[in-house]
Amino acid sequence: MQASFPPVVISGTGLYRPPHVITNAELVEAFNRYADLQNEQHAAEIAAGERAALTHSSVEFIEKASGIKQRYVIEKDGVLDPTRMYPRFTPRGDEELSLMAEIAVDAAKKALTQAGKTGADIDAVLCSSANMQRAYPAMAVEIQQALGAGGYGFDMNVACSSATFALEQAFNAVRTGASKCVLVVNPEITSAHLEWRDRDCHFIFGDVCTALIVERADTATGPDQWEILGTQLATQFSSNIRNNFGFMNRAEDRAADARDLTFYQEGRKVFKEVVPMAAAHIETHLGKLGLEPTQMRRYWLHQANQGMNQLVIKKLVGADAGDDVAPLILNEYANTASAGSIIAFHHHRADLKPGDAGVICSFGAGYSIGSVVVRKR
Ligand code: CO8
Repeated sequence: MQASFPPVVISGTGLYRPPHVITNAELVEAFNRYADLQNEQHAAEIAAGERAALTHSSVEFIEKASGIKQRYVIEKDGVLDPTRMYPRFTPRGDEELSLMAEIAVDAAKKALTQAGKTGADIDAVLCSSANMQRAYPAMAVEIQQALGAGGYGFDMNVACSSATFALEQAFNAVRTGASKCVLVVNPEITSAHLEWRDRDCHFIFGDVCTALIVERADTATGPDQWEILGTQLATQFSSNIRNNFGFMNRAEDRAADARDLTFYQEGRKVFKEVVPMAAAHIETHLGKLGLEPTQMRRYWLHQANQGMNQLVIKKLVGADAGDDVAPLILNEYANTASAGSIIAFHHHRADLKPGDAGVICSFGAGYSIGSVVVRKR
């Protein structure tokens, strides 16, 4: 006999948006200055055919290939300094709140306010993002303490699918009665692990943090509640999106700036392979719930590439993705790893009516795909 569970809702979302914007024009100008400096510095090797000259980036390419127009970052000057090309963060003492926890607490407080809850109502914190500031203690435990939450916290990483994978853990914890009210936070400081010196990917990412409150419908008092109808997660190994940074690097005598210790990918392969996987994943998931893709009022999709999202929607509903069906936020935020689909959900749900349903879906490194079907109460 199948167990019956009480309804579980997302009762609040919160967003931390960093203070600095980098436009494509600023980004390309800095990259091109970096490329020129490198080419000057290595002119003899380039002339001898021992080294390839770096080629300029272009705003037109970035906008056409991805749809990204700008990104938010926590620190801008270091990224745009052609002699540096990565952000400059001041180290903090062990007694100070870490940067990841700081932005997570900001987003979490906004989500709590929306849900009409306080930190003390939370009994589980899942800090879930594509990279972690440190190995331990878990950022989730630091966030738990900063919010005055009880229960437990742990960190988890499934790259761009971290938020949806955490939502399934939260959903299960609440519906089985293990937890009463779960905070999922996704602090994505992508600027620290993006390779700003590689024109193939320097435009892709931005910083942000999202937060979600998950609780039983009978404890929810907030004005905007979204019942979770079901979740479905899938992974399939691929090295097409990779970052080899890790605790073994020192023992391997690796140079700290080796290219594979920041984000790298085979973007075109990812595009081709993930689009059909994501569309089939959503269709199967909806089928299990007795729903059709065309019955979904909205798709809050992972925000990596405009063309990718249009193709996923075309496969699902047989039409080009208008902003109303699948809103885009990547033009403003760029790819924010696991936070992208949650930002779309945060900004683009107020117009839906009770009974309207939609799908939050992420896809990315792993490969990993996570879908969460929700209905407005
Ligand atoms: N300016 C001008 N020209 C360029 C540039 C540039 N900046 N970059 C590349 N080119 C050139 C290339 O060299 C190539 O030239 P040629 O044809 O002569 O070889 C040409 O433009 C075409 O290049 P591509 O084939 O690479 O271009 P695409 O049309 O495939 O577009 C994209 C590249 C935009 C990257 C596209 O492939 C894409 O979006 N793919 C999907 C990628 C994706 O979804 N990745 C998911 C990553 S997110 C994730 O899983 C989380 C990871 C963890 C977060 C990490 C945070 C740092």
